[in-house]
Amino acid sequence: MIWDVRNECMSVDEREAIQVKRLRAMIGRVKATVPFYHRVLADIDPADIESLDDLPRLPFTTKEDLRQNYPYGMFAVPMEDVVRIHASSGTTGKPTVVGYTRADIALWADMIARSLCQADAIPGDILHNAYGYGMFTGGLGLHYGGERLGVAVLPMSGGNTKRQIMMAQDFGSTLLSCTPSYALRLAEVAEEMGVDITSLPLRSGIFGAEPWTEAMRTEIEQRVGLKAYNIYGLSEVTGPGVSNECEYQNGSHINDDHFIPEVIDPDTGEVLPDGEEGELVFTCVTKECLPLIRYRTSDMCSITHDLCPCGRTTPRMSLVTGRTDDMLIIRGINVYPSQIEQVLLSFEEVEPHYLIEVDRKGTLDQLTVQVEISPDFFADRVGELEDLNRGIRGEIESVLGLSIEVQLMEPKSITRGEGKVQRVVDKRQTD
Ligand code: DLL
Repeated sequence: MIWDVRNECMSVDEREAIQVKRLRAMIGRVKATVPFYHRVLADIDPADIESLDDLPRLPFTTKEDLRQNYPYGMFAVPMEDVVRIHASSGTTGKPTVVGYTRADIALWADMIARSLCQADAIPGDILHNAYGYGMFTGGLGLHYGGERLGVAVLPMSGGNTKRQIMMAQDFGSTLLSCTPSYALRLAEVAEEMGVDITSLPLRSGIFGAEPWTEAMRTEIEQRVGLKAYNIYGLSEVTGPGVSNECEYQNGSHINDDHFIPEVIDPDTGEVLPDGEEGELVFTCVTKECLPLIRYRTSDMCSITHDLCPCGRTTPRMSLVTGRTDDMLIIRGINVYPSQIEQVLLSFEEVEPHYLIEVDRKGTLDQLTVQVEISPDFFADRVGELEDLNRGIRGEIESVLGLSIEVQLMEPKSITRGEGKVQRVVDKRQTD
C-alpha cells in the first residue's frame, strides 16, 4: 500500500515545481526569523531561486552552527509554538537540540506512515516498537507514525529483552522496529529462551539509526524470520522517516517533497551526480520549527533519481556506508567499519558481533578486529581456529590494503547494546 499516492507518485516536474515554491517561501521565512540565516543568506533573494539548480548557491548549515546556537537559537518559531523537543547526544559536548511545532509532529507522523506502508504495514498490524523512548527520536517517531497509519503500537522501548520476547510471542507482534543490532540481540535471547523467533508472526522489520550492510540484512532476515527494511533519518532533519525502503529493498525512498537531498564531495562541497558516493545534505522546505538549509549530515551514500518499479517517483539513497567522521585513518589509509563488516559476515564460522579497536603501538597505528566465533564452530572445530583467523585476516587485509590483527572471541563475549551499537574503539584519542 502507498500511504500518500498524490505526493509520493507525482511526476518529477510537478514535484520540482512544488519544491521550488516551498524553498523560496522557506528562505524568506528563515531570513526573517532566524538571526543566523538572516546573516548567512543576506545576499540571497528568494525570487532568485528559479529551479533546484540554484540550490548550490545557498550556504551549508553544519552541526557546528547548531552547537553555536545552542539550545534554541536556530528555532524559527517562538517557544509558544513549540510542542516537543528532542536531542541527540553526540560523542562529545552538548547534545544537538531539535524542536517541533504541532504541524511538524503531524508531518513527521505522516512521513513514518509512508515508511511503514513501504515496509508492508497495514491497519490490523501490531507494531513492536523497540526503539528507545526519550530524547532519542526513534521511539516516539515510530510511535506517532504507527498511530497515524492505524496499526496497534506496543511502546516497548529498548531493554528487558526476555520480556520483549515474551510479549512479542503473547501479543502476536507482526512488525518489529529497532536498530539492526538489537534485532539480532532479540534473536539471540529468543534462542536462549528456547523460543523459535522465526515461527512468530513477525513479518517486517523497520531497522535503522545505525549503519548496516546487505550482509547484515541477510543475517537478520534469516535469524529473525522477517523481511528487513532500512529506515533512515536524523534528528536535525526530523528523526526517522526521512527515507525508507519499499518492497524492492533497493534504495530508500527519500521524502523529497519535504527534505530535498543533495550528495556533495565532503572535501570540496561540490555537488556530485547520481550514483556517486559522497556526503548527504538536506534542505527542509516545510518544517516550521527547525527548517535547516543544506544541512550536512556527515552520512556517506549515493542517490539515484531512476524510477522504482513500486510506482513512487521519489529519489532513493543507498545504504549509508559510514560517516565522514567515522572514517578511520590508519597509517594513512582510509578505513570504513562497513568494509570490515562485509568481510566478517561472509564467513559462516563467525557471528555478526564484532568490535574494531585502534591503538598506537610505538609510532604505528594498529587495527584489531575482535569477532565472535559461532557456537557450533566453537564446539566442534576449535582446532581450526588458527586457519580461520588467518583466513579472515587475509580477506580484510586485501580489502583494506592494510595489515591488521584478528582476535577470535568466545561466543557471546562481546557486549550487546539496546540502541545504537558502538563498534569502534579508538584508543589513540586518549593518548
Ligand atoms: O537515529 C533517527 C532514527 C531513529 C533513524 C530510528 C532511524 C530509526 P539521530 O540519533 O539524530 O537520529 O542519529 C542520526 O544516525 O546521521 C546516521 O549517521 C545514523 N543513521 C540513522 N539511520 C540510519 C540508517 C536517528 N538507516 C544518525 N543507516 C544519522 C545508517 C543511520 N545510519
